[in-house]
Amino acid sequence: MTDLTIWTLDWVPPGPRGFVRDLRLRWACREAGLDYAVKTIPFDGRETNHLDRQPFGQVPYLDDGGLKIFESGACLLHLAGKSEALMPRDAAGEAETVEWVIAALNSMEMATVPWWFLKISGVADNPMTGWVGQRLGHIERILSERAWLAAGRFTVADLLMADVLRVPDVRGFGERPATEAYVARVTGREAFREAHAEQMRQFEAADAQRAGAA
Ligand SMILES: N[C@@H](CCC(=O)N[C@@H](CS)C(=O)NCC(=O)O)C(=O)O
Repeated sequence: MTDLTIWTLDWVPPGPRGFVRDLRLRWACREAGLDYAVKTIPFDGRETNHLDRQPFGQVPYLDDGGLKIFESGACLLHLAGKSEALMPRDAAGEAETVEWVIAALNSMEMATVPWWFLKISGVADNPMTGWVGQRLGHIERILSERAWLAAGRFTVADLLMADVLRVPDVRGFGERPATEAYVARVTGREAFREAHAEQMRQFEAADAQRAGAA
């Protein structure tokens, strides 16, 4: 029995499997040794069937006993409050971790997601490429100088930055060896591999259920 419940979709098509952001929460719980349950909402009707829990109709969101949280970054910071494995307890280490969590979301992902969306939409000469390239260049410089983003050790900030950067298209142009090594190192962690496999198994099992229901 656990108080932590991670909410996600009951099924997604093959494309996003392994990238649905509930994985960030599963991964963090595993890094921290926190037990969790996973519950799902139907993929069909997802735009409106959980607006009471996630005002933009997205996943993931988290229950912790009576506490309800949405936004993967907010959920990760909540989990980090439960375990030093995710965030150091000294003021400087905590501040560095939080700043890099926000940077992963608000300086990196806020550029990479629209860039990626324009790319898969088939827009010729993606107008965001220069901007994203600049951001990736800065991360490459930083990662060539240090192994971890914050506090000289793995933190939830690395979990999040690596999750943003591991989208293959995002690193599909330019040579950034330090970033490649970083993504390989962080996603090589056992907790990531287990969380990833767990998400893949869930959606594969849902394939069988949907086939049976058809
Ligand atoms: N900022 C949100 C983004 C969540 C998000 O994009 N979730 C995707 C799945 S990974 C989703 O629900 N997409 C459906 C949609 O945006 O309508 C977070 O980090 O929690």
